[in-house]
Amino acid sequence: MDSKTFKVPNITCGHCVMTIEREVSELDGVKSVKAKEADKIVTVEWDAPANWAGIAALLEEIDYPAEA
Ligand SMILES: [Cu+2]
Repeated sequence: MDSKTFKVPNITCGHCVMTIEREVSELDGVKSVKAKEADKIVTVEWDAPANWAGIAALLEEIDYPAEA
């Protein structure tokens, strides 16, 4: 299992949190997604076939890019 914790500056409310958790958890292989509104931090855990490149691409696509 891989995991990553990163900042998503575009998080502004609970709706953003729900959107990110719903969209990212639909990726094949993603085990858990936890987003926190207060500090704009997201933690994702995944196994193959998911990978960080795919997760980062999805976040950009839904307009919540991870801060590099
Ligand atoms: Cu929002």
